[in-house]
Amino acid sequence: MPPYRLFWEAMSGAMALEILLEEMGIAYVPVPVDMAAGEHKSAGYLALNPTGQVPALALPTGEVIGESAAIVIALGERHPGSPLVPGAGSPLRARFLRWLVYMAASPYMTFVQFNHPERFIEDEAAHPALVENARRRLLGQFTALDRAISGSPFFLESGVSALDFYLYMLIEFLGDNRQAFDGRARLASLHHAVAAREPVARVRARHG
Ligand SMILES: N[C@@H](CCC(=O)N[C@@H](CS)C(=O)NCC(=O)O)C(=O)O
Repeated sequence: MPPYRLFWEAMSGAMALEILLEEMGIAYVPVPVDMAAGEHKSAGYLALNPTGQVPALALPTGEVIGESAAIVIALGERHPGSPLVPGAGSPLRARFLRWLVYMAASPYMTFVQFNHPERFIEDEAAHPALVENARRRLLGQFTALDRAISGSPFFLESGVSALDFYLYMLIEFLGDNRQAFDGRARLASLHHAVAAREPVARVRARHG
């Protein structure tokens, strides 16, 4: 069976998946996609992933799937029994899915506005206001996540899971821990505990 191939860009949503693959002990090959050069919109990449987005994961079967949350769920189903992705029979499953989808649908997408205001409005004069609005919304989304943390130091009371890796990544996207942690003590201790894990430090170093 060929290993998984993870279509990858530094400081993209690939980070959480890379951490998950490493923590689950699953063999994979990172495939860098040069987004600055527009490789994600090339005919070759679009044939693999019609949305032209990174991350994407090629399964050992050759099928390519996109969407970071879907990839986490698919990995859990293909490698059942890992506590990192609570399975269908777990009492934590519904909560796990709810917050995983929230992270991918809300803060991850707010980061697009934060980092790329030009995708939302062409008028450059409006960009600073759009970025500031995204920053405020991100902090509100981090507050919601801080309130939702039910474990200590990890998101779920059962211990470390893919939610922790995803949330760690979002905090790294913001880059300014002081802003993220101010008034959000649970978020700070979760980040601290995830950052201390050896596979996480190894993956984080690759993202520069
Ligand atoms: N909903 C997608 C979002 C992925 C996404 O926005 N990726 C960014 C890179 S971090 C991207 O590919 N942007 C280029 C584009 O959307 O055209 C997911 O969760 O995987």
